[in-house]
Amino acid sequence: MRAPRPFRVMLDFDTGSLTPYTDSFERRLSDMAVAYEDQDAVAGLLSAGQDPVIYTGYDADVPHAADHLPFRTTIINPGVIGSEFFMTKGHHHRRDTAEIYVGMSGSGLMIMQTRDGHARSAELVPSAAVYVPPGWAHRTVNVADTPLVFLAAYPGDAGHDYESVERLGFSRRVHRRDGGYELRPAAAPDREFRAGP
Ligand code: PAN
Ligand code: ZN
Repeated sequence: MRAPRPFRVMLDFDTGSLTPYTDSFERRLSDMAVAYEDQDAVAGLLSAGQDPVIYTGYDADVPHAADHLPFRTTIINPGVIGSEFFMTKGHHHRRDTAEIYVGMSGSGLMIMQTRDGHARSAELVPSAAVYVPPGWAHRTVNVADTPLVFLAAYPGDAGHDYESVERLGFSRRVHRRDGGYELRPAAAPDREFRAGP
């Protein structure tokens, strides 16, 4: 690996672009269909050939290795599936490590929970910094009708565990209600789509 040198990137707080970036990512509804509560709405959209981009992002050129601090922007588009707002897949870090989020534009909500059932939420807005302690799974939700843009930095050896969140879900869901949002307890864990009968 080349010896890393100090560098800087430019951030566009409105669009979330990070220049220069090394990788970008895009998640469509079909990449995270199981995450949404209203599976009839998911099936309706996908069978009609609609597969909206839920979020995109850009990664700075930082090694995913111990001692480094990778950082990335995420842009969650505005929208709902049924009445549930567009959101990230969410994950645990494989190694229980912390993360810092900084709001850049738009308005969102972070849903966080531990493996033993504690849950918290925090509004993510421009100038807010949200600290995710070690051991807390995290998902970000866009609760406005404009893109939600934020920066996140995490230890390079954190690793991302999406599978346990796909299997067990988050205990709270964020729905559109009266021009704002409502935090609801999840009816049941997300369906066990990997499990047999
Ligand atoms: C964030 C997330 C990013 C996309 O940078 O990776 O917002 O969300 P998902 O990874 O859940 O798809 C972060 O928490 N990194 O650790
Ligand atoms: Zn994370």
